[in-house]
Amino acid sequence: MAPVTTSTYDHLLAIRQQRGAGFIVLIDPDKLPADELPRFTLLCAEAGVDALFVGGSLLHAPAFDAYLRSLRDVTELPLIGFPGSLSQLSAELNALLYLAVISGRNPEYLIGQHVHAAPVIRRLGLEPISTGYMLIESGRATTAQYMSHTMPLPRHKPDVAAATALAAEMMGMRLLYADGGSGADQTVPEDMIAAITEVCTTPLVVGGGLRTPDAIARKVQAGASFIVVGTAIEQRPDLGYVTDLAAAVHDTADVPETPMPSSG
Ligand code: 1GP
Repeated sequence: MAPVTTSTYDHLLAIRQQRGAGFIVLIDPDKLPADELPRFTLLCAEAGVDALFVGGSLLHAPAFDAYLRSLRDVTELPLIGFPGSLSQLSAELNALLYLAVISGRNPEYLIGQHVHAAPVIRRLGLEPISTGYMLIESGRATTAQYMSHTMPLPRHKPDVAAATALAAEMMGMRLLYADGGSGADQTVPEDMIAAITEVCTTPLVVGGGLRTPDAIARKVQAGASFIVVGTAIEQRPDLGYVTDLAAAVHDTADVPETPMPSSG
């Protein structure tokens, strides 16, 4: 029988349907050397990680394709690009977050880079997942804010975040991502997550500065469909710790009895 092929986006929706929420680990090639990938990905698989985001705001690491091939060789987890720049497009990815920085007003990150990327994405045969990306104020300025020349969304304005997310949903974006930025001092507030998920059916990804099972559980209870952790696991790649973080996602989430709505 021919293998059943589904898109990576459908795979993400299936994870949300079956587990209630998904746990995604962010790999920044600048911070995780290729020779550590076998041990790191084995740890992720054993801990119950659902998918990997790959990318970074800077990406000094040379040979992105070769890095991804090394990753592909050692894991069956979906590899989803989380690009900080046009240099992070590769046919080795399963899919790519096609990010519009909707919290900001920099046209380069709303449409400019996308025009450059679109023909390359088509040529590479990559699956783009249109994503309404919101940088949320999180204490000190993050690399993503600085590099994107955008102001983050004020953290005490859940209504502005909800209206921004709803606009993205109405434009047809298939994921929403509320991000405090890598290594954020403060995580995305729960009242903001709740305000977004009250008005949007599009799955919401939440990340930035998450370090404990309790913090993760609170984001899932507030309505996050996917949790992303990068820095904390880079600093502590320990099986027990990562298993606890994954369990906080999967054990907290309510598994829906009926198919979950999605604009996708
Ligand atoms: C950053 O949301 C991701 O864009 C993950 O953040 O590295 O702080 O976990 P951390």
